[in-house]
Amino acid sequence: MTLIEANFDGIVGPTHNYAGLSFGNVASFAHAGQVSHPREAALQGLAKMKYLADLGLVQGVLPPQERPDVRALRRLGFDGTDRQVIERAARQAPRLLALTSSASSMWAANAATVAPGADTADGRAHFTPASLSTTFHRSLEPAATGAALRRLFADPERFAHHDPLPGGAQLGDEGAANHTRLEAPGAAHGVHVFVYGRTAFGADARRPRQFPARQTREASEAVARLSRLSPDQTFFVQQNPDVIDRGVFHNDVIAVGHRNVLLYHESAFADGAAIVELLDRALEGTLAAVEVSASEATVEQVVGSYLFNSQIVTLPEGSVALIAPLEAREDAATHQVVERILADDNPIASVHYLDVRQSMHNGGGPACLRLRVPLDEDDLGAVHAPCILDQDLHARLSAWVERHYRDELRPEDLGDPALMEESREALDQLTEILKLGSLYPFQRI
Ligand code: SUG
Repeated sequence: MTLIEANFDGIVGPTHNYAGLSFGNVASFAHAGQVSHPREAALQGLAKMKYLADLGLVQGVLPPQERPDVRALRRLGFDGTDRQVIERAARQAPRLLALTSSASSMWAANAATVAPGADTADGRAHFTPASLSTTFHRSLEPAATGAALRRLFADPERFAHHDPLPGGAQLGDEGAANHTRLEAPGAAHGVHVFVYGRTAFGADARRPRQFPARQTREASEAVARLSRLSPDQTFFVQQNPDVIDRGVFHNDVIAVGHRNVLLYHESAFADGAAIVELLDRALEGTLAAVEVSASEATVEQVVGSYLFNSQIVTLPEGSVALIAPLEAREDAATHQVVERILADDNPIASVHYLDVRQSMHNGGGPACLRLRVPLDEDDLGAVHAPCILDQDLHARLSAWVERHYRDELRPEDLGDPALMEESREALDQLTEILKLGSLYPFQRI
């Protein structure tokens, strides 16, 4: 039985800004300090969701997190009223204010790892929120992510929720950005590929030298265990450490899989050819491996164009489409690669280029913005329905963004306590639109 691959995209939050917070993420550093456009960013995200819903795919939304994170600032020693906390942090430690103001939960591919009930020992879909412990700003996300996922996927008979992995960077887990579920046509179970950047407690023959490897093998193994996946369906694959040093901070910057299709750059994995062979065997010889060579497009080119951060989707009539960022059309080499892929004999039959530039400038392409949740019909019936996007919800969310979001944010605007108040007002309204009840800490005071 083939599952429905629903996409849940993170709504871009009202504090979307460019603070240069992610060492090793080329776009984040390149746009540090620039003026951001939160309203445009959120509308771009919603337009992408509507585009996929209009294609006939199941599209959901995930609420943004409360930012600035005043509670985190209090834990860092800033006190007084909430307004004073913001003002004091802005004066004494603007970097900490930027870290606690990031709208980074929009990148839902880092929200969690999901394993569908078809593949797990207890027949339930398992959710493990990513610990995101490598970067401070993202380490603030897992608790709220877990709470939102529990709200959306509430039925305990169908959905199992785990806590994020404990510990620091040694058990660093970045969620679905480093996990791919493949499936042979007609197969009853999927195959799970976990890609890690380094081993925490063992010795890797090779490791990145410049940039952090955020995902450890030990973390991937723990997530697979928690998800109750059987070892014979589960593969742990080392990412090529050299590409991490060239800006590939997650596997989804250099490879993307969907059902039996695996689109990847020849430099993606430490041991590329062997991995592809192994996965083909696991898929009983049905793997459609679409390799892009370095002579067609260099690692730098694909990091710039984000070709591999495309979504691969199966349309209702059965054909396979690539949902790519505009940048993949603008870069001549990447565009040629896409044309070549479409012309070649492989399942990918069409391409749709979408504009998510505001997110791209922080290193987040189409695939970063979504968490895939494979569901059967009954699971889908159990999902919190007000978070499933249709024309009406798209219109309501767009009007909500128009009403509450600022057109521009400059780095110094993060110190404006009115931004905190506006954001809370926006999120309060959002929980009504999405019928989520009191989801946010400020709503529970
Ligand atoms: O974790 N950028 C995010 C981008 C995440 C993209 N996700 C996937 N590849 N799945 C990150 O590096 C930058 C924020 C800033 O610099 O303001 C940031 O957090």
